[in-house]
Parts: sequence; structure tokens; C-alpha cells
Amino acid sequence: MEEFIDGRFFDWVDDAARKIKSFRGENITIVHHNDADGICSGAILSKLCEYLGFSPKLICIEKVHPAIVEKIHEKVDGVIMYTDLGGLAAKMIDKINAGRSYVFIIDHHPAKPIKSDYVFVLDPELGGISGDMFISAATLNYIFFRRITEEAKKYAYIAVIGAVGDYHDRSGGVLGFDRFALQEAINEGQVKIKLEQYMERYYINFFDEFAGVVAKYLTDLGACGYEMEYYRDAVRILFEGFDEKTLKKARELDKLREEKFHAEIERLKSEGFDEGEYTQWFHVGDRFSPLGVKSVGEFCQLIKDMMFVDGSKYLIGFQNMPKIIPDIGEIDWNAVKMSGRAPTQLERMILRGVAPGLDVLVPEASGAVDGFADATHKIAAACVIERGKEEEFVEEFERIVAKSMKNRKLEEQ
Ligand SMILES: [Mn+2]
Repeated sequence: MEEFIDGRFFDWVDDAARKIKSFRGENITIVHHNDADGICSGAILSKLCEYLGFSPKLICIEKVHPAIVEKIHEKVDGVIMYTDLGGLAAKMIDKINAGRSYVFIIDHHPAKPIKSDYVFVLDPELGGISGDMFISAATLNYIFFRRITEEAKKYAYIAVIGAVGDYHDRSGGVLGFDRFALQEAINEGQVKIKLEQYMERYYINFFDEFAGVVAKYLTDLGACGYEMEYYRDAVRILFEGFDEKTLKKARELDKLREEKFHAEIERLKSEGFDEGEYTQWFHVGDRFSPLGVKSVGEFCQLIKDMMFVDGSKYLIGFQNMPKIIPDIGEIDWNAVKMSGRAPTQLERMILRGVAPGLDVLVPEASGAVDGFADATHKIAAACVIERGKEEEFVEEFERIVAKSMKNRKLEEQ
């Protein structure tokens, strides 16, 4: 870890590779996120484990939460690898793990460093490299794999799909480490760049489709179809290609989501939001079920700049979490997922430093109600809190914004 913070990224990778090899004969469980990048990460990491002689088991989760981590570490023995999530949760995971398993966290979200004999965090954010701009979790796994063997090149196209899945092409093309993976995929004849009005699009030969289209199918299956365990199909198609049955599932989910989102927009238009001074919020309860809890985030993203949304206020949505977690079983909780987004007008204020970002507000507000924040960015963030504490969360959120605005004004004077 220490070396990594100093920026010696590849030393860390070599170190981790050595460590993993020394676990020969043990079980490996890969815990991956259910969005496109998380699915690509699980896929690449499972190939790496296979290459090293392991037969990894995959567990797909929507959120890192102590209750879920507890279940996993109770059920599983051997090495546990978290990917595309967990960076911020290293301490919590280490505590729950209590020396039972060796744990690797291979993530590109903001992370906290940790000193532990059992938990190892590989996260470029700890070395000052933005995981939001230059390296997707899929690319990170690719580079990890690539450092160990050239075999990895076979899967370079999967890194490209993961990076596009996390919108790392939003400035016109992928950058940094993502670009390295892209270049290797091109050299291997897997991907072609096509230009569309100054925007690069990446054509994946294996799928006869653009990376963005493949990523959307992966999200449909993994995120919308989470409760139905369609993420397994998502991982499979990355190696086997599309089949009619899987495509049909994805299209049906797409339609279901469209219907549910449309109905919710109509409801919000007629009933409006609950409003605070700085926030506007709503609760979808179970109305999006059986779609996964990523839906409320996607929904916020979809509506944030619509006419009925106040562009100057934070947008907050809640969705009930199901009690049954596929691959894990029943969790004894009453949990609610919170998604926060900033409409474009507010986004500009946040990026200029005039208003506080969600990366600060959400961890603080969720902490105040004993909730748990994981993936947080300046203009988009999520957390899990206990059901019944939604209003308290919003009050805390309001209070933190007010305090921060006041401090900013004082600084200006
Ligand atoms: Mn990701």
C-alpha cells in the first residue's frame, strides 16, 4: 500500500500478483458490481483467476453494505476479491473480515488507504489518478491481468466496453489507461474507432456493435435484471456473444423500465416533489420493483434537467432495497437506497466551487443517520440508509448545505 500511495502503481500490481499466486489451491470469490463496468470487471478478473489456476465463483451485488459484507464473509472461505466497488469500504470490510480471508479490493472509485495484513486495496485514486476520468474498473483489471501475462490481450475489448459503460468517452474519447487498453484492443484487431461529429465511437468486432450499445445491454441485464440474476447472462455474453434469448430479456427489461419511468414522471408532474430550501426529493417505494435499485439513480439522471425539476436544487430519490439478495440470500434489514444528482445549473455551481458537491454532502448526511455511502462523485452519489430515516437524512443534508454555503460566503468576504 505505502508504495502505491507514492505512485509506484506497477510495483503494487506485481506485489498483488505474487500474493494471489501464493494462494494456489484455495477458493477465490469475486464480488463485482452489477453495472456494465462492474460486469466487465468481474469477467476480466475471472479470466485472470482462471489463468492463475483458480476456478473463481462470482457474486454480483448492487451495493457495498455491512449487512451484505457480513453475509459474504460468513458464507465464503478462501480469497475474496471485490471489484468496481469497495474502495471506500476497505476499513469496514477489514473489520467484518476479522482476519478470516485475504481480501483484494480492485476499485477505481475514491478510496481510503488502509493498513491491514488481510485487506489490500488496488485503487488508482490512492495514487492521484482519477478513476472517474482515466481508468475504469474494467481497465484496471485489464492492466492487472496484462502485467501478469500477454494472454490478457484477448480480453482488451472488454476493458473498452467497461470504460464506455462508465462514460469515460464523454470528452470525445477515452483517456489515460483506458486509452492504453483501447490501443491494445485496436492492435489486436478487436476494435475500430469511428468518428461521429468529433466524438469517437468504438466498434467491437466480436459483437458487430458499438461499445455503448453493448454496455447498455449489460446494464439492462445486470442492473435492471438484477433480481432475476440476469447478470450471469451479461458476464457470459462478453465471451460467447449475443444470443436471441438474452437479447429478448434485455429488450423486455428496457421496455419495462421505460413504462415504470414514464409513470413516475407523470406522478411527479402532478404531485410534485417534497421540497427543502436546497433539495427536492421523492420516494418511489417499491414501484420500480423488480428493477434493481440502480434504477432510482438512472431515473434521477433522466429527469434532472426536465422542466418540472428545479435546476438550482439538489435532486434526491429513494427506492426500497429488496430483502432477498441473489447469490447471498435473505438479509435482515429494512434498507432504502438514496440517489443524489445535481441538475446542470447546480452542477456548474458545484464545479466552480460555489456550492458543495455530493461527494461531500452524501457521506456526511448518511453518516449522520448511520447510513452507508459508497460510490460518490461530485455531481452524482448514492448511499443506503435505514427505512424510516429518509426525512432525517434530508434534514441533515439541508443542514450541511446551509453550513457549507455560509462558510463559502464568509470566505468571500
Ligand atoms: Mn466503474
